[in-house]
Amino acid sequence: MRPLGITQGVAYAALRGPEELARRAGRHDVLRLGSNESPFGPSPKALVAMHDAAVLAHRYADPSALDLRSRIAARREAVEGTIARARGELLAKAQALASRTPAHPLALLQAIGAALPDDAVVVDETISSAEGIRWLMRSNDAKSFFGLRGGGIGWGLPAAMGVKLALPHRPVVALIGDGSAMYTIQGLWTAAHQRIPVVFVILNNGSYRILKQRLAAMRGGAPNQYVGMDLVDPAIDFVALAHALGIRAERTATAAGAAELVTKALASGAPTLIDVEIERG
Ligand SMILES: Cc1ncc(C[n+]2csc(CCOP(=O)(O)OP(=O)(O)O)c2C)c(N)n1
Ligand SMILES: [Mg+2]
Repeated sequence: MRPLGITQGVAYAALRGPEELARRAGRHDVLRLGSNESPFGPSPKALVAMHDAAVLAHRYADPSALDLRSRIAARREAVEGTIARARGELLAKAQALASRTPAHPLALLQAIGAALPDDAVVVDETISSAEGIRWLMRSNDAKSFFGLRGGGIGWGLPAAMGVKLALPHRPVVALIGDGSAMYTIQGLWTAAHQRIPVVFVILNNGSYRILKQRLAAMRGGAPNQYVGMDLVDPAIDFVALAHALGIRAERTATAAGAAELVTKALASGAPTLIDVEIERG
């Protein structure tokens, strides 16, 4: 028996098992090779090789239809095209919102994403302001972006410090909703005490905006009032809070201002909070 390579046609038949392969190919000398590294996923666990794969070619009217490699390449090209178009539209939308005051969250993410160095790590707890974040932050490697998997808020502020301790040579920027930040704000003291130079950006819309959005969606329109969802009267003074807990802090209401402050804070090497007033929405 003369083992040859595996063709895509064989791969298709192999997915249905060696018997099907033998039947389709009209041959009985199918060799089954055990492997845990199947390119077809966990099942089947065997690679199947046969010694005259070419026999498959004339059984299909259009053998190129079985050419997985070129089909995957074509699909990849199409998907990349779609992504490039969508990314372009998102950037155009963000740029059109760039001069809003208070800052529009999309413009804010775009400005910060553009200002961050290549090796920056982003910790995302932006909640209702997350639109486009995966595309606006560079995210060049697996450790460049951390986000909430469950729904328990308050994770971002301490998680960012954990990330910084784990990746001490990379700049770490945490993007955190004002409501989420309040769950674990005391962590700022830890950042000061342990000198953990994370840059905490607070997306301050003075509310639990996502809860308002969900309530409105559930009711099929905005209700007359939102109970317990506004963080006002008094407004939370994040700059004063940060100072009280021993870290530097600044305030801005524009996307460009926030990007500048982030750059400055990263260069300072000190833990810093940047309170950004964003649209209430
Ligand atoms: C521990 C915990 N408590 C309460 C909630 C309910 N909850 C989900 S999002 C949210 C508000 C988030 O507010 P903020 O961080 O300001 O983001 P925004 O909605 O304004 O974008 C709350 C209270 C939760 N998910 N987890
Ligand atoms: Mg909020």
